[in-house]
Amino acid sequence: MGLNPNPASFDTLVELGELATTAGADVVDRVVQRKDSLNPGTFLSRGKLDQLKKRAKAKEVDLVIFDDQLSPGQSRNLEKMLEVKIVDRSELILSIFAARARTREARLQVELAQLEYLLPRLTKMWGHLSRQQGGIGTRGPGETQLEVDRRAVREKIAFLKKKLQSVEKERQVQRARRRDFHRTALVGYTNAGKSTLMNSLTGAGVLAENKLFATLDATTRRYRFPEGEITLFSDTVGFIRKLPHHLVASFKSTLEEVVEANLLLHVVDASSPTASDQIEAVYGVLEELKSASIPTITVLNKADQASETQITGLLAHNSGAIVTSAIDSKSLGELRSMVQEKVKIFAASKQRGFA
Ligand SMILES: Nc1nc2c(ncn2[C@@H]2O[C@H](COP(=O)(O)OP(=O)(O)OP(=O)(O)O)[C@@H](O)[C@H]2O)c(=O)[nH]1
Ligand SMILES: [Mg+2]
Repeated sequence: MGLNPNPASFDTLVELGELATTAGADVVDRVVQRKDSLNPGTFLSRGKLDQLKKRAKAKEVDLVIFDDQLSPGQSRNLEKMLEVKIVDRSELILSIFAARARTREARLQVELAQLEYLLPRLTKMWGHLSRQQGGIGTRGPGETQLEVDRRAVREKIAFLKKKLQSVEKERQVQRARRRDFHRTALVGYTNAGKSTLMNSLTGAGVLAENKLFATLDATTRRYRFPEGEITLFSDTVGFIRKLPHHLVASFKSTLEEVVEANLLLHVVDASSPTASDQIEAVYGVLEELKSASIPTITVLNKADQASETQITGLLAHNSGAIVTSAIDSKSLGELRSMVQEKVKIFAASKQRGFA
């Protein structure tokens, strides 16, 4: 379910469909609504609501996913009226992250983001929650069940933040050791080919898959150019349009690799019809991380499956971009020399005491 201010935005529903499939759902129908006919109480207009209800019944749908963020009240109302489970884009992304998280740190980060998302959405419906938390919240005098639940969630949030802080301390020790080196972080939209590029550049052997959000943890590898210069390459979690704010906030320590980098390789899937939108979305997250001013090389990747027109169009709007195909390490020569150039400049300025 999405908004459709212009026909081009239908692509956003294609991506939502991919996210839904990644999360294990079977997509059976798509519905769009004009942006100017929104109803603040139910998000959907009366007519669209009736139409959706009929179609959902006919196709025996048990889940409706909205591309836009719903307010807690809107999702409650929609759930009542449509009699199906309602999930919005943020919730969907959070559940994918939850299923993918492998390391202790990633799990803590996702759980924190999920609880932050849940907190304003707690209603009486969530009465079971305090029991789940097992003994964290005992009901004080005059407290309603809802207040008890909110308190339990807040306490769990505080507890997770503390745990994360101690994991972050370990990370800081590791990072301090890296401070003397030039650092290059691979950033970009999910599935752009960051991990594949990292593997081809360094032989790192990190997991690369044709899946959204295959990577949730930062991996760092030291790379020495034949002439002796060294940089540390870090592979990072992929970005996406409308990345839930809570996720960015709780993945802060993983994303430190980006914030502290001397150079960013912004990896773009040049074969995607929405490559330009993806580039914009990545800039948006970099702004949020206050990292937009870090020197950046735009890498137009998957050139092997992109058309000439796609590449020319992207080059016109991204001057200085390098064209690569991460699956073919022979195509990486120009990128390697460009990174090496940056490392040399860094080393020279360090010698002069500037960095
Ligand atoms: N044809 C082609 N496929 C590529 C290229 N680079 C990566 N791929 C494929 O694209 C898919 C995604 O690659 P990843 O390296 O996992 O992408 P990522 O950016 O790390 O993705 P996330 O970790 O999910 O954000 C994989 O199936 C890769 O084999 C390329 O240059 N050409
Ligand atoms: Mg990856």
